[in-house]
Amino acid sequence: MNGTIGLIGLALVLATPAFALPTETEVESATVEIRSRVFSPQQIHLHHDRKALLRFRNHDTELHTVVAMDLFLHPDLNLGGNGAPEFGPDGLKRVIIPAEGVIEFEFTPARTGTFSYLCDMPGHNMQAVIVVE
Ligand SMILES: [Cu+2]
Repeated sequence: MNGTIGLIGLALVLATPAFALPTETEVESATVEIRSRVFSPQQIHLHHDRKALLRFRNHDTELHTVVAMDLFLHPDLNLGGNGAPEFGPDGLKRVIIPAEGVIEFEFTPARTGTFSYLCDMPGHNMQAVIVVE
């Protein structure tokens, strides 16, 4: 009798899925394409408390920047790609994306809301938003 219960117990343990460790598939990724001084799409949707990989790909033959104070305030922000980050007294100010370059922001959105960002190169009138749901 005890042996049977033991076997059932063992079967239950074996049937329980292993711990769900964070994997790449749980990272939400989105790419903003930059062409002819336009961020596309104009709106990116991310989720609160879900790790995000946000990529900006510059298809133009000129520099662009991403200026996004709210985006840069995340304590777990990691920068990737071949951009040039610039720092001011308040921390990361902007990231310059070279022609044909790519930059990546990996972070976990800490709060919901609509956060706008822009390119501050002279004469560029480029702006778009990130909506965190
Ligand atoms: Cu620009």
